[in-house]
Amino acid sequence: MKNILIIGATGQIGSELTMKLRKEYPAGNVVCGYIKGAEPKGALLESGPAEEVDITSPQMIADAVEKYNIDTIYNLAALLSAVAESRPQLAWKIGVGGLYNCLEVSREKGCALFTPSSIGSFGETTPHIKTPQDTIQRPDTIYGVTKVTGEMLSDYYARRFGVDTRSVRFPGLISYVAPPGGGTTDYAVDIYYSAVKGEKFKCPLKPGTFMDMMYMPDALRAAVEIMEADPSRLKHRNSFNIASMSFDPEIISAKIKEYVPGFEMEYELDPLRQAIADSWPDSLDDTCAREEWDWKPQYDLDSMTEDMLKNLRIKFGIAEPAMA
Ligand code: AKB
Repeated sequence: MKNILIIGATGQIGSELTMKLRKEYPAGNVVCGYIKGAEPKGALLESGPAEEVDITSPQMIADAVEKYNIDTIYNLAALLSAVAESRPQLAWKIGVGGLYNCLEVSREKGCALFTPSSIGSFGETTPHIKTPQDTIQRPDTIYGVTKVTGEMLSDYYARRFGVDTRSVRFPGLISYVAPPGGGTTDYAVDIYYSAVKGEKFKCPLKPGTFMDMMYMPDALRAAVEIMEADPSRLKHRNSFNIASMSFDPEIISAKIKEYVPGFEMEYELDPLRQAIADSWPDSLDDTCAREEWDWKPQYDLDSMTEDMLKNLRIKFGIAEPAMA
């Protein structure tokens, strides 16, 4: 039976992953690990155990693992790409120092460990179209540097100490539940919020900026499925390319207009986010994930847009606009 600790469980991915895991495993076996100032609330707090676990403290991680007899850790603590550029030292402390703490506890206590990587692990010199699984990884951001370091360190611990480390490279994640904070791909979430609220959207990236994106239910399924995959089939571990859709601001805006005819977008470029996005791939090749653990996305831009708009309207109590 799995006993799971999620570190960073009150963040964008963690808050939804914790609830999903509590549906798939006995809820009492899934521990919501949070930091001071980001305590769980509502269903996240009420549906299972919660414990303060600061990833920069190896003792706190070890104590939680001991207390709940943990065998699997999901390490979701990170600063996203744009915010990491303003706090590079903290990004390293959390992204690499925090991962090192998780790896050491996993080595000592025999835990399996999931740590997401990102499309941000690639850089300017990476082939940008259908980026292969194994290719150049020379990222231009501190976020990317922490992700590549994390991939290599996790593979090292698997090889050297037999720690069961696994990972996927997440694209931009889109969800109506918890907002992201400080990422380069955040615009693809914000645009839906503007559309349902009837506001003109100011897009920080220019037309033609293609990036891989994914709807949160697919991303959560990927995180669970890679940890349940048959290890004898895995030729890779840290980290697998996964993909479901790639679009630029013009394409997502046109798609939203099909559902919200009055929707308007204008461009107000953010030079930092634009530079980061330009250094990232336009689209990833996820053949290895498909072959080694049967990865397959369920959502495309159409089905995601329909579901996002429907759920955001419910969230904000907004009626659907009348079609012309
Ligand atoms: C970001 O934009 O920083 C993240 C990511 C793609 O890893 N959403």
